Amino acid sequence: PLLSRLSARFDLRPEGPGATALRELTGGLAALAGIEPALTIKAGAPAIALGSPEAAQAALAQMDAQALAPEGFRLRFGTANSRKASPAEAESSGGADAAAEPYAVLLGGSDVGLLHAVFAFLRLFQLSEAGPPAELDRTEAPRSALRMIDQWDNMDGSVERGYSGGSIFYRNGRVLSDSPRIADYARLLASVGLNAICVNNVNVHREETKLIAADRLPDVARLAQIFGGFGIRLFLSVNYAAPIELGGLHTADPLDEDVKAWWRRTAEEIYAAIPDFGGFVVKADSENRPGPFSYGRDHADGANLLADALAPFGGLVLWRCFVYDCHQDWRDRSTDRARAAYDHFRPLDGRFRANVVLQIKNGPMDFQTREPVSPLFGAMPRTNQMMEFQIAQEYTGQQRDVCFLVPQWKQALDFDTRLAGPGSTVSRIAAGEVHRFAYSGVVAVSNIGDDDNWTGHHLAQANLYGFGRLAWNPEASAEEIAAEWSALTFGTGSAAATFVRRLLLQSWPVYESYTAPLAVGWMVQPHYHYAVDVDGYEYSKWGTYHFADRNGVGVDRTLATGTGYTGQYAPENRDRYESLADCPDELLLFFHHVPYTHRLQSGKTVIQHIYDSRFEGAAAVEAWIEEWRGLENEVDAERFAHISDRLQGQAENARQWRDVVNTYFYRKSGIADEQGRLIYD
Ligand code: GCW
Repeated sequence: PLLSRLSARFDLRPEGPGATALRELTGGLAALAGIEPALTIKAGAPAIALGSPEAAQAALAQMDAQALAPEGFRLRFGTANSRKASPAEAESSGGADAAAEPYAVLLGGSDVGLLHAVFAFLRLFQLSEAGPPAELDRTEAPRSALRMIDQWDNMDGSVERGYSGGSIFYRNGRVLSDSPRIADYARLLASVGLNAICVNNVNVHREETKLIAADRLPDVARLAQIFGGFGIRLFLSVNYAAPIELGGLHTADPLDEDVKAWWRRTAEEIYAAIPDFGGFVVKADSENRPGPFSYGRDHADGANLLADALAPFGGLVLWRCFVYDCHQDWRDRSTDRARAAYDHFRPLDGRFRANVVLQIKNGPMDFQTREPVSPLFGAMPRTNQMMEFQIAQEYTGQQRDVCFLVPQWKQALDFDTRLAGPGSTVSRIAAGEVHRFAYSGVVAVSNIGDDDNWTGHHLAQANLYGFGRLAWNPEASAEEIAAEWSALTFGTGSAAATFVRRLLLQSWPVYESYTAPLAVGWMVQPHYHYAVDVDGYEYSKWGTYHFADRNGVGVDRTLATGTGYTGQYAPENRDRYESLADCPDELLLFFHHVPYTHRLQSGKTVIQHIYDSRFEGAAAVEAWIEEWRGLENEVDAERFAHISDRLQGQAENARQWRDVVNTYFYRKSGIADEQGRLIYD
């Protein structure tokens, strides 16, 4: 009875998020329960009521929509006596009122909030075998204002660091704006609470530079409309040299009047075509991309130029801080890439416009398997900041190996920077709760492509799902998110869900244990970043070294004897990382160069840890394969075979890593494995 009647109120625009909310709910009920409720629809403040209209009305009357955050919602399920019992009913029930009737009310802080309420409702429905609970009163609001996805898609149809096929957005220089895949993607993102997307690669090449040109804007506007219907704002990455490449000017100097006028005009054109356009993402003076440095200007000058052009329309500039010397000489021991973002940006605090947000990678290097949190995050109290994660597994198995990254992100979000006293966690900074940021949040590089299953590895979907859930609520645990995704994907209570949940939670530590040890990073094949190549980056220009020699390994980033990087943290963290005794084992080689015989807090020597964990990591993958084999009859044949296949590939990769890393360190150190296992010499 609950699901047989549905009345909805929202802003009735057919492409608006209210209409989407209703479509999602009716579609979801049809798919999950085979029910088509009788509908009543009218214009009004966003709410949906299921079940007895009178009972729902009574419940709604007690709920305060004003108290909700715009993207937030309240769900209330219960039962109510909606009318007096008829004499016959009263007789049969011994004089009581009519039987209580069930209702479910979904109230949104806006139409977008209503859409999130619908997804939350459907999730509850799908997660419980017995249907949604009879009684519930839950209010939710997203923690951070910006919850964003960056596509690294190019218009030729390729995806930089894409491991799931080609782009769903572009092919052969065209925007695929009618592709149903794009609308499906908007659904996926909205269903986990995301609200912004940048649809082209931060490396903006020739064709993509033209996305802001008048003749391309209708295509972009169509994309913005699709995403807007799901409460998601659209951004574009722009080329800092666009005034030259597109505008025919001789300079892109941020202080030049013609350059300013060009960006102002461009912003006007964009907003004429796309009134709710989000703004620009900018990679400038980074990995050979143009930027303000060419004109002797700094990043505040650079970002403010664009910010001023966008400000009249409420647009934002998301300015990336991935700025470092990518032409370093490995012989030069004084330059430390890890220091770069902080050294460049920290002195500029207070100089950025109110609509600039600095986009900072979670670690100071580059999405390695393990890194400390970037010391820049939280270190600029007067500058909006957002944290950038990478869902695409560039350095963490490329969606061939399983590596569930939610625990890694969670650890970063929980990190206490101490920058404004204890409790200055990354998640609170990202939420604008530590410094009074006008705009802040989290963003991640997407991992999807046009593969049938979206993410190459089926299990890599858990990372996209998990990022959205964590962006919405950073208090959620990795365990909850893994359990939720596994249940939604393989069926609540199924043996496959139970196993997949465990596998996901083990996968990051396992990946770490067969690849580069103790946070030293970068032992990957240059450029490709998947397979092992211990010295691949050792004599390169990229600032990515491990300094292994016959005595020891690791990068000395201490103040006492190293690059001084530890000094970029607040005193408590600085001291912990600086001290060889206190530095957490898992970050040891990031901060210290130590002899192979150095004893970790775990009690093992560094060399023995390297051997043990390489063997354990490779063995863990073999064990997963065994367990997965046992689930053959529990999972559909296609997914069973796909996952078996990927796990086999992972086992092979892990064996190669294990043997290469072990042999490398055995040859360097000459120290034998205490357990006498097979190490090739
Ligand atoms: O991780 C590195 C990647 C580049 C990428 C760059 C960045 C988009 O190897 O492919 O370029 O980071 O984040 O800008």
